[in-house]
Amino acid sequence: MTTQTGAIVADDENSLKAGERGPALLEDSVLLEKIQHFDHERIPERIVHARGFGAHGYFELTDSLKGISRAGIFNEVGVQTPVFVRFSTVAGNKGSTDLARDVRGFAVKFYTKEGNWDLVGNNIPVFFIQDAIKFPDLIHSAKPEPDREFPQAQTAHDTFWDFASLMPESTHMLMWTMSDRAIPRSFRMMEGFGVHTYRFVNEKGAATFVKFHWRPKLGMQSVVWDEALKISGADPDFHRRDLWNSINEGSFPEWELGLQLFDEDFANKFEFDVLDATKLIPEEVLPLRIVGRLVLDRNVDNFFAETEQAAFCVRNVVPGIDFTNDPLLQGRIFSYQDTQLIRLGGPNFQQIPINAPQCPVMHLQRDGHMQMAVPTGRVNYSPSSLQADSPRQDPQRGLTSFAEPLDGNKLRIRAESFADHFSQARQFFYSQTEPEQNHIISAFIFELSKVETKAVRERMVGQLANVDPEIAERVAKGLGLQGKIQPVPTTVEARTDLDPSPSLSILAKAKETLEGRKVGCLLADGTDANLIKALKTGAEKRNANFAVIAPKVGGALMSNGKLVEGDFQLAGGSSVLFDAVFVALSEDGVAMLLKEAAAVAWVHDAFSHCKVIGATEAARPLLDAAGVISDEGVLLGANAEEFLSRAAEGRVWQREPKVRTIY
Ligand code: HDE
Repeated sequence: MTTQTGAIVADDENSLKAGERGPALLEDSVLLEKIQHFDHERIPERIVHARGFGAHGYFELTDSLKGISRAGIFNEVGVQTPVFVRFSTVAGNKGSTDLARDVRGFAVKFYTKEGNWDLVGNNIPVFFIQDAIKFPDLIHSAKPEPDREFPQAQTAHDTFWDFASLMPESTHMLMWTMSDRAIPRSFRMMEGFGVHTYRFVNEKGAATFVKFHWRPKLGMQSVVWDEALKISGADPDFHRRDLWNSINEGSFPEWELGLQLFDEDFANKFEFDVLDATKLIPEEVLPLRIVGRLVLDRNVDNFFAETEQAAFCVRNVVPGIDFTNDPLLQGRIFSYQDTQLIRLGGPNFQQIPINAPQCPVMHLQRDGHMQMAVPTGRVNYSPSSLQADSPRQDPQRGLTSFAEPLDGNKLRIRAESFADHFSQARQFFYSQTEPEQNHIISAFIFELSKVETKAVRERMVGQLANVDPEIAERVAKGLGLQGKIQPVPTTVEARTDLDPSPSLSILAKAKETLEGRKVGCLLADGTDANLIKALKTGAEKRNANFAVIAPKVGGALMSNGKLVEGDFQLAGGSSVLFDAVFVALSEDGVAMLLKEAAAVAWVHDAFSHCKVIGATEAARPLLDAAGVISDEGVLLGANAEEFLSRAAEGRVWQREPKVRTIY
């Protein structure tokens, strides 16, 4: 062990004192350095997306875009480009829970041979606002209220809904954030989107519009709201632990990159504007072209050095990728670099290893805080003639913007083409399956029930009436709102002729698989050893994770006298942590666990969260005590195969109306 300046440390346990029991001495350089560094360990957290988790991996091109984009990363099929990806929630502090109802960030840094390209996206394809000038207001309203500094990591409070109800343009996004997309089961089971329309530019300078989509190989999956609330207590690190573990176990999360490519003529056919980030182009209208895959195969070595210091900047593009005039995107091009300046302490943060490009970097920018490079020579200006190897511009290979013809008056104005705020909100709702629609209604009811100001509640319901009267009525009913709903006056009414887009639903395209999921098995002394063996082998054959929950973490003695160790002790292994559960108890085991509230709650939660429950016949009294009503997802006396096959089909949504009121 040495000091920062390399002197060997002789004693790291005791400070230097004047006498055995005397005061510490100011000359103790070892103590001073250690405490001082510790005092400065933290940097400001991100103003939004503070809580996040990242991993390394690669992007591999599977379909060349030659002729569409001149970016090298999109030209050479089979080539792998290193990436760093950071997932995040938006509103909460760095130490908040993973399971907040929130948008998830999906930021990808591609270390291409032509420089870094940062595709800083979300898991939802649209956004709350149309113009960057409203972003500080949106975030202020969602963050803890400024006088009281609560609530943390949630939009369920007055200021958010006050703002939202006065911003009709946020309505489409609200449908998404109240949907199950905002409570994903895992980062590995989320879609990702670039949100804005970007441009590809080819060798000839011709442009094509592009929208970016990430498709998870494991399929999408979400949890239910009550489950999310409980996971926040049982394991606030649920998502980061899940990603960390799966990468460590060698099951590498994977996404396909899909593109929606189109030209000006195609864009002009829509009634909405493709520059409006509150709108999307349904895949049924413009299918995705799959061009590559993203694989995350390496956890970070150090969270702070890599994930915390990662600086994603929307303005980091490479030749062949260009911006559009989306007014939200335009503001973002400024914001990211700007916020990094204070967060990372100066203009040289691109030199931090996680941010440094993996290609040659040559420029004439010099000095500044924390300059790590040592530029040589006399020339730090251009044009210059004194140094032959001084960096020179390259009009052929360099960044060139699409030569978009522009002419117009300087105006502070919102284009007419941005005026329809409700049609796609309605289309989104009616593209969902019935259980998903029910969840959206419940989410609005939950959130608005936390709003203390009645007028705000009513105004939001009035805004929903613009989307569809039935949606507003259902929410009003759940809130117990008295009187007639007053729609908020609007200039453009929701279109009712848009075709539903099943690709917007999670359940309509859910995969029937247990891959990457977790099966939890409750056992105790006397459990049938063969059953446990069959469940474990069956789950693992399906690439699922199998976990044992026992009264004691040391384990339980099976019917054959052998010990099976617990992965969790009952109180620490709540059923909310698993996708499907098996209650593998003998008569003795049941007698013991009937006295444990945690065991009753374990089964009750699994049932009310619509999970598939397998159980031994002997376990019946515990199921009864937990209020389990028999249905197709309750497999009493089932063998391992029967249980696992049904579990792979997903949750038992038909059960939902039996466990809570659907408004
Ligand atoms: Fe961001 N956003 N954002 N955002 N955003 C930041 O940059 C901002 C928006 C997104 O893992 C900040 O480094 C403005 C849309 C992600 O490090 C900040 C506007 C989308 C991350 C910022 C938006 C995003 C951020 C805070 C409206 C989806 C986390 C810390 C004009 C396409 C990146 C930072 C990471 C982070 C500004 C809207 C995604 C303040 C001004 C739309 C995933 O610069």
